[in-house]
Amino acid sequence: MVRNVFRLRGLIGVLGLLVLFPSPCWAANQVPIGYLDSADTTKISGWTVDPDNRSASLQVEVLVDGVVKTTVTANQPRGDLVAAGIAPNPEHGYSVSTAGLNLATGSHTVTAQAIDGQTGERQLLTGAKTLTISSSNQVPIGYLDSATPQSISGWTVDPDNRSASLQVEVLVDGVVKTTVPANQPRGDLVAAGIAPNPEHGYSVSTAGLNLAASTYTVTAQAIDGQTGERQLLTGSKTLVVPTGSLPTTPVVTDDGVWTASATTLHATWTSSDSVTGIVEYQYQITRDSSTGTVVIPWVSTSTATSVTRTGLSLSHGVRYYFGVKAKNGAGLWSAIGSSDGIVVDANAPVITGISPADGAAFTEGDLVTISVAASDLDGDSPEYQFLVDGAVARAWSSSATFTWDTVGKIKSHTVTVQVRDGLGRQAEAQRRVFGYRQPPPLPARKIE
Ligand SMILES: [Ca+2]
Ligand SMILES: [Ca+2]
Ligand SMILES: [Ca+2]
Ligand SMILES: [Ca+2]
Repeated sequence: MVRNVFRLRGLIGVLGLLVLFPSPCWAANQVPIGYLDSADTTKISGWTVDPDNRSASLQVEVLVDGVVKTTVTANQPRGDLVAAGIAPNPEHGYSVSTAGLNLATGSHTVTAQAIDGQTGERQLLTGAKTLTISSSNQVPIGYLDSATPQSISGWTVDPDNRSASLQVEVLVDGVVKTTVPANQPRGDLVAAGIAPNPEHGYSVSTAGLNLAASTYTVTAQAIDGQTGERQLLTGSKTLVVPTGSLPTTPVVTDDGVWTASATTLHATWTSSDSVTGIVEYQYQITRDSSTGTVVIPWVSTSTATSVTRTGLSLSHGVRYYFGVKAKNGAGLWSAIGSSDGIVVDANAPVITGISPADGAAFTEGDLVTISVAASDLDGDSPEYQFLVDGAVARAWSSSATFTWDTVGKIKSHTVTVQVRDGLGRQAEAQRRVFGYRQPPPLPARKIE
């Protein structure tokens, strides 16, 4: 009896609370409807609609193995929903790039849940999917899009890591001509769901390949991001470099063998195009060789045929080269012409002493030792050469002394000493010396 009284009081209490605080769920919210249509290694997609507001685009969470991986707006066109009378407008589709989820290899369960437009509650959409990420390496995909006398271009992506920029080798008639990174923007790949980021395009200047006028087959191969193997990209191209239609290869002249400046380089050049004329030149500066490390990348000079490039940081003893290419009125670039190089050498060697002294005399037939002392502020190793009366008597060597055999040398002679520092700078000095005949032997004395 006592127990029944307590039960009755409890029931009255609950009913009283329901009267005082009617639950908002009595407003009869309807949860979103929709589907996870498909999930493969490229994309995950489906649709959702909230029956309380069938024109609104809901938020959708995509889950992999029960964990929310990303949230997207279901606002992509799905005309079929309008046709089926499910929604008045088509903006209810959703799509997620699988690559962007960076899933581990193996099998995964993919689900999607819509966020209710009124209450924010999550509603699982119909259709869980199983998605398998292959554990074996996948080779790069991509294309050689075009090959013209100006440029060769395309794109590549490694399905194992779709955000990475791969290296691409461009081949002409089957021979690798250059290797470039495929890191130029290709927004179309993102739009197509092929990669999460656009840095997958490659482009090579045909001018840089120095192709003679002829017909070539161009191909490209990507280097796999995991294994390094080469994968031929789709689309072999025929490249025609027309005869006589390119500007002549520029003839480039620098300021000689050496320069004392560590900040400025100068060059001039000539090129011509008898058909359409030259509309632009570009130059670059490299060090050590015409194909060495690029110090200044390509710069346009418009139609100027010389450049004085200031503000450089040049190194003593290093040789620098100008490369120049010309563009004609048809937009075609010439091959690259190069200067023969110029070395930075701040100081010429200085001769500090010569023996014998100017005006010295010797006796004809003596062995006369000629020696020279020199220095170079740059610390360059000097070499020496000796001339007598303008003719080389001892060619360049690292020895600073020369032994002159004076047999037959009488009267006045000019001895020239030359010193060079190995980088092209040179100094010389001269001495006049005099040879006297051996006195005749004294006549034998008559003994009387
Ligand atoms: Ca709702
Ligand atoms: Ca791969
Ligand atoms: Ca030169
Ligand atoms: Ca020097």
